[in-house]
Amino acid sequence: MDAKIVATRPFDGQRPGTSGLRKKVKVFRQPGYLENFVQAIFDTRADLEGGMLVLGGDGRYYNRQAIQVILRMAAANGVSEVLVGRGGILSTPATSCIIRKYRTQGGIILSASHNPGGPDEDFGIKFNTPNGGPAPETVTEAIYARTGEIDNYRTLEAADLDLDRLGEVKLGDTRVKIIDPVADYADLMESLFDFTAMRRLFDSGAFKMRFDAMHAVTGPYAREILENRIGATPGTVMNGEPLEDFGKGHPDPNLAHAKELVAMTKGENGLDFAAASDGDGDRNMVLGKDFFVTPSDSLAVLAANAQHAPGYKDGIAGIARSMPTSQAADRVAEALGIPCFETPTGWKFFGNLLDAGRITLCGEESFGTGSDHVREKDGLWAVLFWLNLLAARKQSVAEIVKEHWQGFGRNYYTRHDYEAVEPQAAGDLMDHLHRLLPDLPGTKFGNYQVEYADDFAYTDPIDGSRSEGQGVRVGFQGGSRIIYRLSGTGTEGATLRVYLEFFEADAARHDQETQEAMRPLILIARELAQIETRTGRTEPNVIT
Ligand code: VG1
Ligand code: CO
Repeated sequence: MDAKIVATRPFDGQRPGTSGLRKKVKVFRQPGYLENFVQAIFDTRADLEGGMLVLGGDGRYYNRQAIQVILRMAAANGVSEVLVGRGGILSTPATSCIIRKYRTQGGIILSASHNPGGPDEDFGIKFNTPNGGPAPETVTEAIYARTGEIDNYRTLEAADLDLDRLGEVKLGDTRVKIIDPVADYADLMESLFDFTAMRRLFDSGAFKMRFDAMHAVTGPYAREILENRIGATPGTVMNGEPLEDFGKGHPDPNLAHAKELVAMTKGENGLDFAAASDGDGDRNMVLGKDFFVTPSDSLAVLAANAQHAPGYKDGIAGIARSMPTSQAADRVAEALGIPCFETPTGWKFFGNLLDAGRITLCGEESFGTGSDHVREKDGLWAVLFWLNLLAARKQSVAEIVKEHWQGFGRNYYTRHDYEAVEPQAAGDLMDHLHRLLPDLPGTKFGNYQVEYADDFAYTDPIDGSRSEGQGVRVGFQGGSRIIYRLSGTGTEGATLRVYLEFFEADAARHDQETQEAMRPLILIARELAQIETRTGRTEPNVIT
């Protein structure tokens, strides 16, 4: 088996976004495209030579081919051992768990998360550092810089390996171990949560639950944990077979894309608990009977109830939330007397705080919740945390959340996305907002008076690194906010995200329909940014 050096050329725009490099499969299939990015990882991460690497993906189209390419390149670049999930499967949180448990020099995850999969859809690749978390900006920038100067990559002449058989094989001098993708992760979950109490919930026979894996990566994980280890009725996990095109679905657990599941929670015979996860298993949606828990509320409720789960029985050190996430968690932190950090969008910004022990829980409005057990957001973890809570408090999802609102007030929350907007128009809209910012404070829009308006910037409290241009924030008196950001994960045109938050302390007003309660703020947001005139859109195409 000979190592060979293949001449290549740089490709434009291999800059990783919010969560790695995401492009159409067709882009990734250009000769040398994937190879360039992978070689740039090896060139900038010197300790991978002679070190260990974890490798897997969400099972989408092109996952298996990409794994073979990366394995040959890892061998040619002198990696001593690669741990690969059987069938090429590893969820994002499981990868994080395995990197940490076996102290590897990092991991490569192949996923475009919640974006659709298939020959005409999306693919993605991200590098995680030895702490198990997404590469911070310094690392992704170094990788990106390298992709711009690269002129060759290293690979081996070797046949494809069998990814479906557990065990160890040699590829050149490299040991390739095909590992069970689920076991280590399931053990970790069992160490954090009270599986016995959850089993009792299911044994009672009265508790009805479904977990929708959306034909993405979490199927095998959810079956092992919920059905095999906890004892939920077989069939609790639906759409549990990972498929290359996710069954032509959109593996994004939200009210728009998990309609079938949402419908199952409605009415007399509705499920007591329903949950879903995304393509790579790091997102979660939590539903009760006739009840949707916003991800922002979920973070706040879990923080306020953490002591019910064995893994957090001694309390939590602090909380962090991404800037657009509602301020519900801030109120909990205040009540607990612990710090609450506001970070830019993207899980990589939680890494230093978690590593330093400053926070235990963190979350994003985009259906991401997690803790210091790994360094990624973790869909099934959040679902198990909720199950633990239901078992411990012996109340319904709605009862728990409504009680929470009574104690802390309700942060009504919604996100309006305008997808595939013409990039120039989206950029101009943001420029327009930036120009408005200095004059906004003090301005009144109906009952809403602007308290502050800025372009969010963040200085990491641990390493002092600075991130600017992280979204426009308009804060109103009384705690309401409007936030505007352009997505960093889309692959078609630009996506404008408008995040809206409205605080209501009065418990008598906690039962309003969200879009209705937020209507005045929604209209202010549209007018301020001139969304219709600048994008031609009268309504968002996704509301979550
Ligand atoms: C989106 C979300 C962000 C999340 C990111 C990755 O990014 O808003 O909160 O961290 O996706 O999630 P953006 O830049 O499109 O708004 V995942 O599940 O793709 O790893
Ligand atoms: Co994801």
